[in-house]
Amino acid sequence: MFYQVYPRSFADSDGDGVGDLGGLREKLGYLELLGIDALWICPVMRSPMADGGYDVSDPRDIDPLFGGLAALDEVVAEAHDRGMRVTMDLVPNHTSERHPWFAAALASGPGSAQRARYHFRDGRGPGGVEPPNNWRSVFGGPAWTRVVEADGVPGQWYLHIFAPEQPDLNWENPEVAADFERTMRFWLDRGIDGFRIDVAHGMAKPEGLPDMANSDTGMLVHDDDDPRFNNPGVHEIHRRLRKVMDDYPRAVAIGEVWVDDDTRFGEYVRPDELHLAFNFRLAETPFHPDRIRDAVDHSLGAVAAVGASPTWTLSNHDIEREVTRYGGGALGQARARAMALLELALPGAVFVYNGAELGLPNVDDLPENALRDPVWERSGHTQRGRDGCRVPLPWEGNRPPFSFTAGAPWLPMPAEWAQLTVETQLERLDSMLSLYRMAIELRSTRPEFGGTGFQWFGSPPGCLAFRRDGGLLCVLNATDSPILLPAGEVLLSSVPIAARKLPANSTAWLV
Ligand code: TEU
Repeated sequence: MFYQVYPRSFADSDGDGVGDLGGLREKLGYLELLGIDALWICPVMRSPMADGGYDVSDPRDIDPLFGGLAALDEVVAEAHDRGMRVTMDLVPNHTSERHPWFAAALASGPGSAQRARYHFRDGRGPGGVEPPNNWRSVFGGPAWTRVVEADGVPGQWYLHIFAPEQPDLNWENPEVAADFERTMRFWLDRGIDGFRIDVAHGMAKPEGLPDMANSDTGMLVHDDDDPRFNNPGVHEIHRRLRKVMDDYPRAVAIGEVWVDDDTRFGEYVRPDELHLAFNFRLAETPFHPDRIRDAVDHSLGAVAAVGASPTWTLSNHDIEREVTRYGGGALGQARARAMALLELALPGAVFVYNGAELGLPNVDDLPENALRDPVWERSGHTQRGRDGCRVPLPWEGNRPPFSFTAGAPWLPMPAEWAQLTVETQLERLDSMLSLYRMAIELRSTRPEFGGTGFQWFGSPPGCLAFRRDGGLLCVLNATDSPILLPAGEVLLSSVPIAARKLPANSTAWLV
């Protein structure tokens, strides 16, 4: 089980209001108590933070905001002492505009070797005033920005599928791949146990950068016909990166792959490519039995054909929190508890996003002047973006910032979260945190979770039941009324069970 840390929002050790690696180190005891196997730490490399660290200006250093290299070394050493592995985010698709390569590209002019590390093109139309193609940025607006050349006049355009501060690298340039390999080895040699590869379906671009058919595609939305992503050349890149990983047999690479088609998704986890890839189907599925079943079937089917392990996640730092997605309030909490047990019963790797174990809801009423996601500005203030799922974690006490920081948190924290602090939830057996702790412990110790096999089991309409090879039976009730459980001992349930009745919006594990 992996635990995703969004470091800006996890714990702050120096009072500047932004979480850091010192804060993470102080909380490793908490993560050990939770029972996690491995950490995924979102980007902590040097960055001007135009996109929360996904705009990297030096991929082989840790930003001082997070405590520098020494702080990472301490996290890795202490996590290892506690039996946890540490994976970190790497961003191969783009750099920051402040990366020395991009500065050199701007200074060197059209046709230079420095520009060939990125995608610079002349504009279309008279005077080159139109972008080279009609691609949109995932964060809104055009995917091209025009630069001012050394002589002070408008010149070429560069491609940025995300923010203008994130110029796309040209992976056809051997220097780009070589530098990324150097980055991987730098961290692996330092003791890092692997990587989450950002936009792992990006990198390769289609020949000639043709126009998109559907250029009014929504922000933060992907579909499989999108020429900006999932081009066949990407697999050659993954094969190359896998060769580096294979020099470090302990290490794992997990790709962020927003690809729907099962066959094309599975291609990313062939034996000589990524070890694992995020399948987002469960995170995109409403609390509806047929849709959940479909998401599970597709997630299992996509990897079965290539012999890889499935992955499961209900949320991450880009996705609205599950409590809110499932309806918010008590209903959202109940359903999130039910889905946590469903997820933790499935075979494969589970990724829990920090705060999910506390049942944090999305914060949808952040004041506009607090919003930091580039989507807010890029959409002309029509889309608030992803800050609502990135609000700092409440640790203890009765008032914001709940010991997250000694200063002012980088995003305001709701006063109602007094009920959701780690301190409060550790004391209550019926809390979301206690449920996660119990579930994770059972999952990692009980033989009933053994084997990779999985079968659906007969269940009443509106319900789901499946059996693992080891004998675990997981039953989810998505109807409005209680159902009778099949025979067996109840190992754990998302709500108390009386008279063998499983209440609405809940899940039980039976053995
Ligand atoms: O996300 C990649 C990506 O495509 C997202 O924009 C995704 O489509 C969207 O958020 C889904 O709701 C990764 C990171 O996870 C994200 O935080 C970064 O902003 C992005 O890459 C750029 O590096």
